[in-house]
Amino acid sequence: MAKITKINARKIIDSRGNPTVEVDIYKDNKLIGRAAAPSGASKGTFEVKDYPEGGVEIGVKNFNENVAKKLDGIEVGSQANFDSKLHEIDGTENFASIGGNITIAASLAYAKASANIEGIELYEMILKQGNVKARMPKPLGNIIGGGKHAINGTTMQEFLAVSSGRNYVSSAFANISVHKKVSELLKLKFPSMSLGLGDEKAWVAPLTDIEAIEIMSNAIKYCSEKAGVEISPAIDLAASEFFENGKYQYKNKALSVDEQVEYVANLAEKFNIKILEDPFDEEEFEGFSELTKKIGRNTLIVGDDLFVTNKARLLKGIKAKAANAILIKPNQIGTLTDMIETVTLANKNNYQTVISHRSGETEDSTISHLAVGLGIGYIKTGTIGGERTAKHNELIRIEEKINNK
Ligand code: 2PG
Ligand code: MG
Repeated sequence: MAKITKINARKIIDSRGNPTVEVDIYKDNKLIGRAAAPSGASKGTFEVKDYPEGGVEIGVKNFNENVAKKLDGIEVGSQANFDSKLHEIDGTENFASIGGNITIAASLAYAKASANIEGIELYEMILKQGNVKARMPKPLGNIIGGGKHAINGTTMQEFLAVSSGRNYVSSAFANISVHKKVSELLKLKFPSMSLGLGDEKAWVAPLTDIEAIEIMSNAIKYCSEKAGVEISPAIDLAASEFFENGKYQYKNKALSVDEQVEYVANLAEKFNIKILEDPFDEEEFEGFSELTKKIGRNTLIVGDDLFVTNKARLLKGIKAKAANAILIKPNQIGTLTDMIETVTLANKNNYQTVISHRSGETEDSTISHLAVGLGIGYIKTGTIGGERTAKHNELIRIEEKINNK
């Protein structure tokens, strides 16, 4: 088997222009695996720590000077072994000393190196290991946005479209058609105003949440009928970001948890919302349970900041019947092995899975491979923008390869 002869981290640029990290793995001076970590803006409190004290530069220096030599010589092909070594070297509960963004880049670079040495693609290696049949996820694309991803946008963070076309490529283009239609509707509504895009390339405009849902729903209805594709609306409220003093603070009102349950349930019913992410604060398991009881039969209630891809937090949610789906973000938990354990726990308990980009992204498309390899139901990765289309285009290539087999 092949051994790592060199592993090193470097600082690179993310889509917001902020520093992030990528890790390279070599065998005999040949690059065999590379992966980059993204970065969030609306991060959950319970995520692993992304960098050690001092940030990206200190993290990269520490990795290259102290950590890398402990990983040199490790054989590729044993993910659990490599990831437990990362935990052992780090020695904390939350990757506070190496930094979870650096461990995830290393962990994913290692997975790619393993596939590379086997002469197959990453998704194929994961499928083989899990003995699972390939299945394409459905794309969940951001159309209108605000919250922490924009200046003066909506209160709720993301208004998205999810398409169920006859294949991945047609679904991705169906989401794009909604994004384009919304720009036309916004031009009609604000004829003399300049409009812009937020961090995830969703439209940003001076809209209330309700106006945003209405515009998006109209665009979805139009595009869905025109293309004959089922397209549904979804919302990521990222509600931890506007939960203050025990209430959900909207521009014109403040709602208690019970009122928020009512408000969100009514919205879901009125607009036929298929997926609702983080409708409550990250500590509010009870609110999640209430809403799941109320509308969980027809709507996916997704925990992002609630679960932070963490097995223990998901288990707590399962016991409380809080949510019926989980957002999976590899860098929230720091290694591929930890991430896969969380996906497995979700599958066993009939929680749906949605793999996700972060608002600050790179052109790395590893999550596309993880989606197919692990049979994940949905992939949330924006609609347009190079760092988002990198994931879509990789899925289009994977789909073609699967179809040709
Ligand atoms: C989210 C993500 C991605 P961020 O809340 O789901 O859309 O945002 O990466 O800023 O945490
Ligand atoms: Mg979210």
